[in-house]
Amino acid sequence: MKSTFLATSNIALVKYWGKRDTRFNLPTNGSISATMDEQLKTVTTVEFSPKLKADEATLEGKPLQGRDLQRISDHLNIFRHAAASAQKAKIVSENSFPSSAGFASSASGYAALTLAAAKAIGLKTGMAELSTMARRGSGSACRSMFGGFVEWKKGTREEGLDSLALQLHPATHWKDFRNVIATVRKEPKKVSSRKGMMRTTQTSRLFQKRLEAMPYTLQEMREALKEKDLGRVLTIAMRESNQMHATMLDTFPPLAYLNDASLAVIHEVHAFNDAAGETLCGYTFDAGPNPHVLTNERNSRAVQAMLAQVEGVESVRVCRLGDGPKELKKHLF
Ligand code: 2P0
Repeated sequence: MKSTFLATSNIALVKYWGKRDTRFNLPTNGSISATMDEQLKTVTTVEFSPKLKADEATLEGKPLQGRDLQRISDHLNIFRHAAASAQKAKIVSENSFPSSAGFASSASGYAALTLAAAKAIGLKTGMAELSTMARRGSGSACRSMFGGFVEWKKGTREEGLDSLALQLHPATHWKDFRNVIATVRKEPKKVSSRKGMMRTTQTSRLFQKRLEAMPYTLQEMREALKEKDLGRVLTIAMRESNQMHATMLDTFPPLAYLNDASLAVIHEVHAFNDAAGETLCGYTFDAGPNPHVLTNERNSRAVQAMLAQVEGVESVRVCRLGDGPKELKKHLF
């Protein structure tokens, strides 16, 4: 049976950076994110068949090979194991955004693949458990299994069954929440998140301090989101992003994911808030230079205009919160 799912990307407000176990992809700390709307989506169709001799995967019209294909096959093994099946699968996947970041780092990619694979092989697994399966493909993918605001619980069990995602609030909780995303000039590929976070956990002393404070950061963010306290959410998110990037610089050899355009945006955001006399927008950065500037609907145009004039910014888009993954009737093959 063919199954097709759409899933969307998410932006972490409290970041995942560090693994305590690489086999099951278990994090050193919990994280909280906002799921984005369908401007940032992946659609994936999966079909298992006794006729196939090997897994076949096509991303953006290009057949995957070697390590890229192996990572998809490894992920499908989780579902084959759960369903006691040896059938190989055909996978076709399309992104609405440039896939130069690769399937490997795509939260929406592994969320859509997990849902389509589970349905195609006939598993009747609940969403919480499915999020543990998505996590094994890519950590941040477990948070894309739900819409709105989502928490990925770190969990304490060795095999990670309690390291799962749960929805804190649906998208309807905060309808005028916005993420203004700027794309900055591309640069040579940096160290992957996977390699970078291992290096941080092994070498950064600041990282240990970050982990000690993390339970308080998570609790503050939960409270601020519940109260829809924009200024507080933005302040925690900016400080949290800065702290993660500080531990990256404290890594040895250091990891520097921000560039001149990113630093200019940080400066402009603080100038914008200083001029307003309150915190109306706030930046957050992943393992790359593109700024995500969080704000509300009322201020999104001004934020968009502010970002568009920063040197090095190539395009700007305004995203809303997304409702989470959905099943599609139209298959990609
Ligand atoms: C996050 N990032 O919380 C953080 C912030 C990047 C910086 O999750 O190794 O692709 O597949 O579990 O999920 C990027 O890492 O890493 C990420 P893997 P992933 O969104």
